[in-house]
Amino acid sequence: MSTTEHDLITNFTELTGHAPEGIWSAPGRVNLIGEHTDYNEGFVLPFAIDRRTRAAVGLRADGTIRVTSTFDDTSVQFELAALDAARAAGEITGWSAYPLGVAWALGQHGADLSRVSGVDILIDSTVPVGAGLSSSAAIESSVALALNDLWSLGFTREKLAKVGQLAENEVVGAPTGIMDQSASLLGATDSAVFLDCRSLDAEVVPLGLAKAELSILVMDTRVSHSHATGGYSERRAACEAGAAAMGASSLRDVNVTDLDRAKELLDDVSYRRVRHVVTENQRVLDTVRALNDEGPLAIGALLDASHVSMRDDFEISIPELDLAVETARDNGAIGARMTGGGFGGAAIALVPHALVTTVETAVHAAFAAAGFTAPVTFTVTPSRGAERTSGTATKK
Ligand code: GAF
Repeated sequence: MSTTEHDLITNFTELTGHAPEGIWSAPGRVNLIGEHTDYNEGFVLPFAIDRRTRAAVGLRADGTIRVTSTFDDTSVQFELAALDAARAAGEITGWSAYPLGVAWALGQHGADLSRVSGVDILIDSTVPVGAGLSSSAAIESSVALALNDLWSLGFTREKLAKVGQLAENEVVGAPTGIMDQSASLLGATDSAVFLDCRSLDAEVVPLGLAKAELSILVMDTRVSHSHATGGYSERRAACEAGAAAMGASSLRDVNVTDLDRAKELLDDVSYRRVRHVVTENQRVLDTVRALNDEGPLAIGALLDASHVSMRDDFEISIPELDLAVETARDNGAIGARMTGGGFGGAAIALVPHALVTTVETAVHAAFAAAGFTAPVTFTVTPSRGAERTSGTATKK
């Protein structure tokens, strides 16, 4: 459930007896293209969306961190100085692992958790959970920005993205890459973030959707997924094994021109995993070039090819995602693909404004006819990254 900023401040004040120092807000993300390339040191092109997590944060007189959310009645608290031991003992679980993990990870990056002030954190979110829109990165980025400000750490946004990733890898237990936190922290209005996941160089790429009268439609299959279990880590391991077999430190160093050699060296499944990553990196580069030279109407075929690659080579799609993509294409979308880690979650379609309702209606009808759970469809707008929305100005 989402609340207004005023309600969030009121809730926080009722909970703690004092007003928060401020509210920090961070978006979820849609990945336009570049899937499972981030942990292979490749290229990604996500954008921040207009669904956000807000964290109301206040300082405490002691050294305790207490986290509460509007979607869960319970509060969880630890001594900041004891977070490392709690993590090692596996005591940090559930959704609180995201904000508590961020505090722990700030400590790993140099914050002295035995000296900083304790904090109360109340979290509210409009990013759907389990839909592949990175509700997790939205929590991590809002809390990271808040603690960076309140503890006067002076960390850059790039460093805060690494903090969020470390929290997710080591406290939540999901072996994810750097893409989602980067999108949430570096996103800009009407733009995508072109990130080189090896150098971490980021460039804001204007999308020009409004001028081209295009919308991005999210089709949430409502098949929930988790990156802490199963398929995601298997795919990551397959990529690492494929790179090693090719004599490369990562698949970033394998090019499209190396694929014939890959076919000779690898078994069929490993070859297809490698081919997805190698061709997806190229598709990201081609998409950036097409956006810059021709605009968003030119990227449809790249989105479609990306979906086919994830469906057939990387095998991370599911029938619901395939149906959403095919139905959107059949009803006027310029291009469509699943987005995020896969095995559930959402697909996106690039749709002329005038056809959004037609595509939505067709997708709902197709899901009903197939006997699938009704999807949730909505458009998203590429939006600004994390920011302080209440309290004094954000320190840079
Ligand atoms: C998830 C992960 F969190 C990202 O790091 C990325 O690997 C993505 O899946 C797949 O592209 O969102």
